[in-house]
Amino acid sequence: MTTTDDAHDTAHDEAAHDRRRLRQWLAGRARADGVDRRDLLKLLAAAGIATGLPTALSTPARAAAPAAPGIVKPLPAERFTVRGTNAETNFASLAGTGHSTPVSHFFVRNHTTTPQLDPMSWELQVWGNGLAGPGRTFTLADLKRLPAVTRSSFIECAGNGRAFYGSQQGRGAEGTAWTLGAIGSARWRGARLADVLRLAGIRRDAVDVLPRGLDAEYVTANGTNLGHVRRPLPVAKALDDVLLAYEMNGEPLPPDHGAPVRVVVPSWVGIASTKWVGDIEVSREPLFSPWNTDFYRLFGDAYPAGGSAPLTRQTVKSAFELPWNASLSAHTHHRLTGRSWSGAGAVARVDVSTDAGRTWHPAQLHDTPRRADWVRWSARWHPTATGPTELLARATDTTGRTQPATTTYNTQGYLFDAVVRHAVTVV
Ligand SMILES: Nc1nc2c(c(=O)[nH]1)N[C@H]1C(S)=C(S)[C@@H](COP(=O)(O)O)O[C@H]1N2
Ligand SMILES: [Mo]
Repeated sequence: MTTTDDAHDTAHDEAAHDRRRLRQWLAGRARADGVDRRDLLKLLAAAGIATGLPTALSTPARAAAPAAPGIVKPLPAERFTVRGTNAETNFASLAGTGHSTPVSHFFVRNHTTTPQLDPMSWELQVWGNGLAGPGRTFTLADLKRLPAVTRSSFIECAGNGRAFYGSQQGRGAEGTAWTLGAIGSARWRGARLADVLRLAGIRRDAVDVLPRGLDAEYVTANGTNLGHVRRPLPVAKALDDVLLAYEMNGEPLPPDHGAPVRVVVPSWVGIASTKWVGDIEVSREPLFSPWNTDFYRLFGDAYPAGGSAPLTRQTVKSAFELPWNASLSAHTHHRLTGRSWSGAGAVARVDVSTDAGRTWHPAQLHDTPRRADWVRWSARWHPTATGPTELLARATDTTGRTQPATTTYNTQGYLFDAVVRHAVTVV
């Protein structure tokens, strides 16, 4: 099965899927552990579905304060900016590192702390009423016996660029204040999720799969225990191009990135790519978790009360491999470098402005543009006037999507795609 290249059709299918699954919930045929009933009622109202008698749902348990930050790999200050339990890649440190982000530079987004799991005793349980039989358990050796697929793909947090809602558009959003470094691209190697689901006996009427992480349960700042990180994935995507990856850039997956096995969902928001996956529920009823209801939808004035449909594909972005407020000498030839990416299609072109957006020139692309991946690019600049100015880069993908001047606000600051005005000073 392949997905359509037309992102609009796909978005339409996904919205229809969401409405269908909300109706199933209303009929008492969905499970929503850890999701507040009020939130589902808001979603139903937003989808224009009349509410009948609500189904009983579990109330989130109260638990202890969040765990302390716990990232295993070194986080030198020239490569990373630590933000709570997370580490953002400093884009300037990617200059000259090649197409794939080395593990030593790859951003980490942890809800809690990196668990250290034993690959020898690790098992993946595939279970649920969307399977014809009792389900199946896979060891790492079992996965490695399946045909291996290698693909280069980025993983990008839905909140990447969030800081610019405040700094560039004057309206800050709640959440980790990432600049543009909550993305990395790696060569992932692993088994196809589709192969695993078929071996486990997936039924034709299964609608959702729910991979769950083995990291600690996530407790919000106000003390609500949301349980293990888990986000439902429609079966259509699960059977398309999703990997169960056990290697990253030719090495065993490192602890911070999900060892021994993580889900890799190309083109989609990073939350879909479950790290430290321990089990996958396959369901004939739609599934909900806090990560496809309260989080990872767009909320705000421009959106329905229950938020948008759950986020799927990433948007279009570009970043310069330069520090913020970099100093560049006047009357010198500079080679500006950067990267652009899109979740909808391959990057078709990148335009750069070195005069704060008055004139634009095409950048030279240094990678073959591919879906779900980024391209490196460069542009020449010979500044003459000294003083502060802004560098802009704007990517356009093969579906015709391009970066706008501003992004419509959403309260949680997801999917910032506007052209970033990168401040520099010519000296
Ligand atoms: N089990 C688990 N999976 C997870 C997360 C997590 O905290 N726990 N974070 C998610 C989010 S929000 C993102 S953006 C990506 C980040 O992947 P990385 O840390 O390898 O860069 O992992 C996703 N998968
Ligand atoms: Mo994320």
